[in-house]
Amino acid sequence: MIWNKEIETMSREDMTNLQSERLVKLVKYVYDNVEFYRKKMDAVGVKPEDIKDIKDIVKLPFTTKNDLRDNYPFGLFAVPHSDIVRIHASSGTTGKATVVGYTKADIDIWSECVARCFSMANVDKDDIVQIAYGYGLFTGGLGAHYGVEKVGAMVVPMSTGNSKKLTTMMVDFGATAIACTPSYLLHISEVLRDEDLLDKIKLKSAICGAEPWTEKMRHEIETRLNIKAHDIYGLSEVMGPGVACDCEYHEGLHICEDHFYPEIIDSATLEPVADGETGELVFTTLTKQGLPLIRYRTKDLTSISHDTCKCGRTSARISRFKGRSDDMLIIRGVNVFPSQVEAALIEVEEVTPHYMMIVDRVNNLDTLEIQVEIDSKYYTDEIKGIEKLTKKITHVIQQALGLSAKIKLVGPNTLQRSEGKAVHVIDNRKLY
Ligand code: DLL
Repeated sequence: MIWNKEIETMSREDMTNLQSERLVKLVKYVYDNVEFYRKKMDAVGVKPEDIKDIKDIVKLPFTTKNDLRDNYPFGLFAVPHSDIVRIHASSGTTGKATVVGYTKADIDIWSECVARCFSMANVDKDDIVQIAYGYGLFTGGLGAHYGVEKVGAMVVPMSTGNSKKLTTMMVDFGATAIACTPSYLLHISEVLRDEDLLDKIKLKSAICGAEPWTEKMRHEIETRLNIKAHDIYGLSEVMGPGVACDCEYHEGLHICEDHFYPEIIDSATLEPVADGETGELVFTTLTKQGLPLIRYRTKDLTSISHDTCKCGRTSARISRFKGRSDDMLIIRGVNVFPSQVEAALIEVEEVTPHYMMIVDRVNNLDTLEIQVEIDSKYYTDEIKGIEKLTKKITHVIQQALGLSAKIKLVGPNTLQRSEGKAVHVIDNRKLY
């Protein structure tokens, strides 16, 4: 079902006009309300009057996660705190989180976008939807929740962390759809199998995202559970889940491009690349009030198509993600930057900055081991007080990443040194 036919099947010309109109307003809005943008535009000599239509967007400077970090926590908000009704946060590149804020109108638009996405997965008011993304500062749980309520379906706000309860309720409530990360759903399918519940479920669709996954994983999920699985994309800075989703044809994810204007650029030259070519996805939020973003570099690598889809939607589509242009990892749905580990280890006197993160997937759940080199001052023939120190570092890492990791302490000069850029990650999962 197409949730918003007028917008989702709008002609390219009308969409471009709408985007132009919104961009012109947005640029004036941020220039007047956010010092950061005013300074940035002044620095390159661009005034709001210079932006006359969407093609002029290339005149505007990019925004990055570091800009959000430098203006932590609320520096890029365009409205006073009294107009913000919700805050979410995601991992920053080092110690501090990236904080995002929404006005009431932002939340309404977010729900509208999520409703479009769930409709692509054929969810309607008769459905019972288990939401097993984390609730809280992460955008997944509440973001999906409000959108599903907008659709009018029955929401079961499971959050994450209790698979047995989830599978029991799936059967007892007759859940027809589930929203969670794809790796978690594979895990759930195993729990259902082990509990002998597979033939008792009424599930027909899944809306999976928040982490990279492959077509192979989609087929695996669909076959094991006899359902249709859809790919939903989004990021906190831009909004949360619901920026794009794939329809029943799975030929790319339809972007809600009346709200999020996409560009694909070459990460090195920052120049636009042609449709079909891989590059970095950049978004401008055309309607957001709380935290409007101009040309935000997502660091996600994909390609774009503007052809009309077989489903009838005319919205631009991005292909399944092909990687990232930075070193961010997503482990059990949590965004992790190696620089966060580094920043945390600096606080521990007994260790050096030499560490290696080893990421794997065991029984469809991600595992993280961090090998850390001990400082020679604290090492003779053995690591003294190894148990206590391991415990201390485990705690420090858990606090820094919001994720538990197995810590393995190793002697001085054990980890391989690299002649070029230091290598801190071995990722054994095949995600792209
Ligand atoms: O992960 C929002 C979300 C929640 C999306 C639930 C979908 C479902 P962040 O925590 O800010 O927000 O992480 C955003 O996750 O830049 C991508 O690298 C990655 N990501 C999100 N969805 C997908 C997907 C949420 N479908 C970062 N495929 C993004 C691949 C994805 N990567």
